[in-house]
Amino acid sequence: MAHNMYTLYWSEGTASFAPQAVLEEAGLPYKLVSIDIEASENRGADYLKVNPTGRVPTLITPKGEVIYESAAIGLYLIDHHGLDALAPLSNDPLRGAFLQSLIYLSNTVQAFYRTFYYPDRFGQSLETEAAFKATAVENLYDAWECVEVYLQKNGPYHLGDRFSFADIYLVMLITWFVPMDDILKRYPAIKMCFDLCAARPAIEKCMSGQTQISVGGAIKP
Ligand SMILES: N[C@@H](CCC(=O)N[C@@H](CS)C(=O)NCC(=O)O)C(=O)O
Repeated sequence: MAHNMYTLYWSEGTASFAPQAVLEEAGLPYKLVSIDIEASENRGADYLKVNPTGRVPTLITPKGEVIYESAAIGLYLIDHHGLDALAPLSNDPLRGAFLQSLIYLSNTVQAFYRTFYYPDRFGQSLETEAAFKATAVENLYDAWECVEVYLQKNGPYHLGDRFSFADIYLVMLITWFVPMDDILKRYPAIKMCFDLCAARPAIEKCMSGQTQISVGGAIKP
């Protein structure tokens, strides 16, 4: 592995999208290691040694540090490389608004998706699982409604005219909605933010899978 290269444990359509988009936007050298969640590779002993939560993504820095949680990885990269094109840095007056939007997306909106995608981890019977899933959908609509109201007031991006990692996070979470178009049809300000971001070459590249240079299977931090 090249000494200046990041390694991102990645899986298509998952939370690895956000850190990958930061790496792409910043032009940082990285390689992807594909983790097959369908085949439970994320629960295998090798991956658990790297990330004991058994979730994707995980970043290994060129110095060998291990960082997981997609929002944390993005913030780490932004801070470490001073990427002020992707976020207001610590002394910027917009820092608070940026953190608020990012944490709302990662802590509230994203959490409802986990209930939606993994209802078996919440309910103990098929009926309660279905109820958890249905409630997750309602919660997702409510949460996206809050984002819509915020963007109508402050948009087109979370920070007005300034694109940031919070918008990358929005794109990722929108793509997880089933059906995605439903959110885009319902919420015009979210659609505007999504469309502006999706037109960025780095994001388009991550969405279209053009970066799939994955090294499958071999988990070597
Ligand atoms: N909060 C975590 C969530 C990561 C997450 O939920 N990853 C999913 C894929 S999107 C995963 O690894 N699922 C497999 C599992 O939980 O077993 C993050 O943002 O990194």
